[in-house]
Amino acid sequence: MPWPNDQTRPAEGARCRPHWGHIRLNVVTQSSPVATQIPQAAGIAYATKLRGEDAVTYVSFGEGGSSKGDFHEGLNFAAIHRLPVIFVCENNRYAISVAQDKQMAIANVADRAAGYGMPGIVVDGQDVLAVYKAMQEAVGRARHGEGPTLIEAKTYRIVPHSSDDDDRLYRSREEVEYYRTVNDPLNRLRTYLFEQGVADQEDAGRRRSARHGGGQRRHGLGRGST
Ligand SMILES: Cc1ncc(C[n+]2csc(CCOP(=O)(O)OP(=O)(O)O)c2C)c(N)n1
Ligand SMILES: [Mg+2]
Repeated sequence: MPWPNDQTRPAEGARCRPHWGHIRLNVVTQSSPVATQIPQAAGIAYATKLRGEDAVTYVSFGEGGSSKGDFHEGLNFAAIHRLPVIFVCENNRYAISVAQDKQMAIANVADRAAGYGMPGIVVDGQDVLAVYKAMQEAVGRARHGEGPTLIEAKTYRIVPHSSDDDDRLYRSREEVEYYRTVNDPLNRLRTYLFEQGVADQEDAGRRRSARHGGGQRRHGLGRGST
């Protein structure tokens, strides 16, 4: 289990890249079994509420994870106790090779929130500012004692799930290309900033060359197999 091995040294991705944690920043690493972080987050939020701390707990998971029992237990418990926790489902349309319509018979994971008694918000996960706004509202609800929120961010994974995954077997190249270019969140934000006059091509060029000349090591995007 990729858990920090002592009280002073955070894992910081040393064991399994996506499973990093940081003690000082209150980032608890997730475990490899899908969705187990959801009831753990509800438990953490319960602890902060009992201690009277001014804290909001954030947890994310995939749409595949939302079909597990852990999702039901975590959201049900959080709603009953009106816990300050935000559940973010990053719906990237696939659980490895399994498309959403083979995982559930509904269009939106957020529709399940009503069954627990909390708001369920669908947001365009490729729109950085829309996600920010949805999060800001959910944090406000949590801080005002109004309990948890389920946010479903509709997004996409532009690389295979892991180095073992041949994604050509279950999705078209056109679909991947669309999300890699036209509907990429960074491209969309860049276009928005240009349109609003907040940044211009010169700015963007300067930043790009600073980034490439900075000698920073780039990490691969693919995940390890879990
Ligand atoms: C309990 C459990 N079953 C199966 C796996 C293998 N596995 C790792 S990731 C994954 C798919 C998860 O899909 P989703 O929840 O949609 O998250 P995504 O990777 O798409 O963000 C599976 C089945 C696992 N890690 N844990
Ligand atoms: Mg998924």
